[in-house]
Amino acid sequence: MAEPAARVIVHIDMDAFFVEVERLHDPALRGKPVVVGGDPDGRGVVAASSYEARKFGVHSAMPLRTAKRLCPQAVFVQHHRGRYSEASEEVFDILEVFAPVVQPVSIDEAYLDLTGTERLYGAPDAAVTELRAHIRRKTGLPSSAGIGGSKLVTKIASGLAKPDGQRRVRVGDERAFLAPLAISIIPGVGKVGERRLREGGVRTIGDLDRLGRPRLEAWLGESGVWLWECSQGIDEREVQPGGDPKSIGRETTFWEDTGDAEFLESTLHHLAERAASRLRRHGMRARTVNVKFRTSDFRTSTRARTLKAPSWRDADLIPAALELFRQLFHDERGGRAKVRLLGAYFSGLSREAAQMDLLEGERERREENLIRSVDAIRDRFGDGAIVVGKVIRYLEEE
Ligand code: TTP
Ligand code: CA
Ligand code: CA
Repeated sequence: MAEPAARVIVHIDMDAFFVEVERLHDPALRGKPVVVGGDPDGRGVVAASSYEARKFGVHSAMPLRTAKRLCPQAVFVQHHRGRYSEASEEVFDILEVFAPVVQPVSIDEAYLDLTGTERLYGAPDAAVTELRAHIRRKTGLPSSAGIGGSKLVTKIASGLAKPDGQRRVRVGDERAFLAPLAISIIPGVGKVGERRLREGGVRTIGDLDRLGRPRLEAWLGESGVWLWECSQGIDEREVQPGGDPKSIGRETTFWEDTGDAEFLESTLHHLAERAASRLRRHGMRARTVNVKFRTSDFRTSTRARTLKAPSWRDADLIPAALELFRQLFHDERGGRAKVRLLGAYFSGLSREAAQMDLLEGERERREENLIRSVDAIRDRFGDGAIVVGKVIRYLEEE
């Protein structure tokens, strides 16, 4: 029997994620040591630090006061949760279009399985270069990636490629790639594990390899076997697609609070359209449409409407969202409220019925194909490529 084709796995992780998102909002932070976390004289800890600040020994989870002592010239900024989840969603939107299987690991990283895409994308190195360039063009954010045959190797490789780099480990080269690296680089070898291994004279992954499986097993039991497998680059874990989302939506925070109803409606139209496109990309339909907004005084209101039947169509989802917005906006001080955050969400999600073709006939299928190709053009060329008349106005004004 033929050997199964080697897997092509990618680990991608955004560089200094919170810092880079803050830099989008304040370009004056570029090139400087930056620490995200808040008041350097307060009790908090560092969430993220720029590579410039890391040179002074600053790192995540360190008390802010320590960071200030190590790097007094750093700019300390508050952290803004909403900004990071917004940016994260944009990145994941791109990954989901790009890769057949995406496993989110955290807010800023994912494993992709590209096995079998070579005919479509060409060599994985070039495809990942293009992916990272695309992420940077669309979001302004730098990322790094590891490419290889297992999660273990790609995770380590992306870390070594940072910042703004990528590294491929060819199948068969894993042992040589890992051998010189310190054992602490293996995810899961904590401080305790590291100390114990050092006491036994093990410093590098190559030392594990030399010790060999029987001796490692006699010394450390199951963990010994696992460590030996790591040293060989053996890691059979698969890239598991993320579960179905509970809701799919889009929201935005304005630079300045605004009470301009027409502008708000245009924006909501745009948000609902993007959320609907996302819904279709997940192959889902929504039963409930939700609109959320937050006013200048930080009060958040939401309103929901249940549709007659679950839908994936712009024509059902967007008008419902606009109608909800008008009600909410009117109920907030008779339309005189200033809005700070606006969002459209779809919930009550279900998978498309498998027998849709039979039930709904040819016309609906053609409509769906058309919508899907519009979605595909948007993904490729950006949201500006196809816009409804109403939104053009404000996109041009930007
Ligand atoms: P990481 O991916 O660990 O770090 P990073 O993106 O800042 O830097 P790099 O990957 O280039 O080394 O974490 C992602 C974000 O998660 C980080 O920007 C801030 C947040 N975070 C915390 O809030 N607290 C923490 O202790 C860590 C490790 C991260
Ligand atoms: Ca990161
Ligand atoms: Ca990360």
